[in-house]
Amino acid sequence: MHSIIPAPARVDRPGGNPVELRAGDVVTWSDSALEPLADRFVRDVDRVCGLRLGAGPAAAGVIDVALVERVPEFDSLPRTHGVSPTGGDPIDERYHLSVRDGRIRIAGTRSEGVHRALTSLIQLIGVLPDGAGGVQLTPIEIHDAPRYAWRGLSLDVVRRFMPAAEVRQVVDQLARFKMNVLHLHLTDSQGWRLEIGQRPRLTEVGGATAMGDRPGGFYTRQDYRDLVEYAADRFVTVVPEIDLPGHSAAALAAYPELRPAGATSEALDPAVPGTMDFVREVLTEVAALTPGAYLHVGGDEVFGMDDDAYRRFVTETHAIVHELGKRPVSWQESARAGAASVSQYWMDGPADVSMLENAAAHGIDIPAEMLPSIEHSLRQARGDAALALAAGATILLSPSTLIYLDNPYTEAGAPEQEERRARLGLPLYQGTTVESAADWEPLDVHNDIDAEEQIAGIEAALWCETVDRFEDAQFLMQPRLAGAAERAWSPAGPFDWTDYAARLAAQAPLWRRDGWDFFRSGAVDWA
Ligand code: TNX
Repeated sequence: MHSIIPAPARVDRPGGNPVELRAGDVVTWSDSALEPLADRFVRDVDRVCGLRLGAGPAAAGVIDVALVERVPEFDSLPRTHGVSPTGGDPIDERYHLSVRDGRIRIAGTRSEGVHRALTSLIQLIGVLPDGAGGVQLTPIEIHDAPRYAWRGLSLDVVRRFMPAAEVRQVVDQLARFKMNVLHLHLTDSQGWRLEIGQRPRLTEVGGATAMGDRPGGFYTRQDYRDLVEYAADRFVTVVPEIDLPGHSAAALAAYPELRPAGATSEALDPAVPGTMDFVREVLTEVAALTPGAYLHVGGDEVFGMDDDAYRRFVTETHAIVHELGKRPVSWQESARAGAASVSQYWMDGPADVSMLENAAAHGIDIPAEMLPSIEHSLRQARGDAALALAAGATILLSPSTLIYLDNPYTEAGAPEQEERRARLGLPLYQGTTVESAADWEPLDVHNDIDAEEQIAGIEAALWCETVDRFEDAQFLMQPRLAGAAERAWSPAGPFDWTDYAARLAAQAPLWRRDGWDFFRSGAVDWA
């Protein structure tokens, strides 16, 4: 038993005496490129358990971190599939962590691997009782590699604006669970969250609103650059989403000249003069602000738009992204336009009118004139994966029945949290449990997705219609974000709930010290 989530690919128990860490012990590094990693590790250890370590270049500290050419045991680790959010093939995140014979040694071929190893060590240390006076670690030997190269969270910062300080806490959680993508859903009908120099009204108007009477807010270009940098320091790549052509009421309110005549829809229309110039201007700025390889251009839920107009819009928008030197990601519906690149699959629920009946039963009012086009879209959903693959895309898995974190929790939790459990999450979903978020097999999600080569990676999503405060978002995210991370990183194989629940329980002290308000599921015996 150990306390690491996601479970490493290979764990051995060498036996021998525990390794002691005391205040003043030093983390030493082989290469100055590792200095910032060692420094941050020292700060993190202090934060999670009060133990004050030092860091420096001298050899033979108690904790030694090194970049190496090769680790022979890596050859027998499963290979990493999917696409790297920084562009191209997966980068080498493999690491070796050895806790034995009085020392801790860490090796990777790149900083990424060393960083993942230090993250595992934080989880081993963080579960121990208060460490100010020193901690004792049981000997362990880990060789690890991720299953997928893209392990992310899509975060809705529109329905409820999330100030940068909160987003940084989300990045910390992603890094803790070895996730490497923060997909920021920056625009939607209820608001626009990123300052665009050429189009100031987007945030003058759209930055002032959110869902209902919640306060608005937006990121200045400098806020955004700072966030991207904060994330990059933790090996998390920001993938910005400008949701087009649907979900665009905020953009249309800011620039009413783009509104299609007489339309009730909230979608941009490529036939309206100036629309594609608007798209180009916005995406040009977003591309310039974003060092990552990918831009997300939405494409979801464009109800009431003619199929040909949708196809034209998506094709032109993807072409713009390529011209800007980036790669497009878009929601699964854009496969209907033959769009390649990365297709984000989410509609794995009942793709029929039962979902709409469910909405009505929960008092969610869908205008009668919208029903035919919603049904039209739902009926096509099962075929989207095959279309995407035929166009040469890879699939980013975000199945809503499994890892949409705005599902209500269906198992009972701590009594004092039951009011929140009832209030949070969209009632039109069937709900998930802590177990169901972790116990699923990516290759079993959809009939047409049956080979690892077809999968780009895994992304959980948090939509914030029911989120009023940051604590609500924390509650919906954890512990299910940890489950998505386990699926994205750990090797395929049978799922052992007892083992997983014990590792999950061990996270509680770390969450408490983080000030992170997690759901205390009754199915877990929390530490
Ligand atoms: C569908 S998922 C949406 C979002 C909602 C979400 C609620 C997707 C691509 N679009 O606009 O917030 O359902 O879970």
